[in-house]
Amino acid sequence: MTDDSTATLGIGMVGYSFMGVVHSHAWRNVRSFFDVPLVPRLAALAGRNVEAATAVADKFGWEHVESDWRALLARDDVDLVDVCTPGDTHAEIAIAALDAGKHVLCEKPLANSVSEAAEMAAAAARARQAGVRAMVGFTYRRVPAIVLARNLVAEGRIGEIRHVRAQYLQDWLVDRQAPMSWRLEKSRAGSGALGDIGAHIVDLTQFITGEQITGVSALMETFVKQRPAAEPAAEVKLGGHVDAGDAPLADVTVDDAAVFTGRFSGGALATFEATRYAAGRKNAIRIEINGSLGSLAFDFEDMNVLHFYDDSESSQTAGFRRILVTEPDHPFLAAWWPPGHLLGYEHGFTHQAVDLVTALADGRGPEPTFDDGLRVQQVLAAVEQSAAKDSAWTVVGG
Ligand code: SOE
Repeated sequence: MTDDSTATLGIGMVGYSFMGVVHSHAWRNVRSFFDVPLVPRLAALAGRNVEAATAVADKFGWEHVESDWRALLARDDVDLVDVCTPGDTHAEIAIAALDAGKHVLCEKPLANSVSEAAEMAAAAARARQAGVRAMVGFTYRRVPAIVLARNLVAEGRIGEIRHVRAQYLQDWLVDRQAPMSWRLEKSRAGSGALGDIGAHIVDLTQFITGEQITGVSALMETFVKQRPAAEPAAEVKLGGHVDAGDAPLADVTVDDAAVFTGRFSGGALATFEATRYAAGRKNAIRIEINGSLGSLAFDFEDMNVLHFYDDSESSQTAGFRRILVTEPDHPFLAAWWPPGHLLGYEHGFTHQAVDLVTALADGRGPEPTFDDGLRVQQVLAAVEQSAAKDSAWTVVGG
């Protein structure tokens, strides 16, 4: 058990919206469930809207509020800076924090461009020399069923990988009167569905397979090109509805959906789809991997389950097995509830905090690294380049 003499890790978080709230929850609760070797202390929260930042700080127990992230970086009680802001600020904040000797956890996607991501990876490499660490928050890597899938692949249980099928489906923009937000502005978010949710399936499929995506061919579309200009009151709630005529229209400058095919380094063929227009699919991350010895299938909307098909079983009884990933010997589960008492979205963030804090205490580099974030960014850029070129596009009957 962690006692009061355990060393602390002062957390300084920048941002207080959806990601800020879920990270706050993780930092606050991690110690209650895991024997972490460093106790996270919620030292300070920075946000330009001090009133809104203070409301979140009060709810979660942040000790101080700063209106400027630079002031947060200057604080002696901050050892790690957690960047939960829109993508256009990631590079500046993360690089300044690393240069100031603070560890960094940065939300995904790492940056809005490959060049920014490369600068961040270079800053992380410099910082590493001084024992300062950086990690990018591809949190779904910490869903127990995803870790189990990776372990099964690594153990060779599905053999050589032939197909990777990955979708990230949401529906919060189906309503054309859902308002604009920073996630729909290229200057702030970098890209739309591609970077926000496509980045997750790029990272997850590379994580599970242990392979890299080597090339892509893509299509992207913006279905609704203008939306009511109102910013939703609380970003925690994606989407919303503004009555027609109540607000001026603003241009949507990102993709609403991206589909692409790809190849993995081991030779597998892959298909990817990221959209915010899949009516009825709220947060469906669907991944299916077919190998020479079997298959794995996962859907985040049933996130405590992994489906496993073992082709070596007798054809009389073979079939997809539904594994309920809630046993104490499943990844992270020993710390939680009895078998069958399910985990949710927020647990991945708690697991991320455990792994990060443990790696820092052990003097190891936490993963995913900024180099991993850069590689994802390169895939996203290749998707955008391919979609813009249209060179592989062949008109039917043309
Ligand atoms: C919005 O699409 C979003 O909040 C993403 O930004 C997150 O990364 C994902 O976890 C849930 O959906």
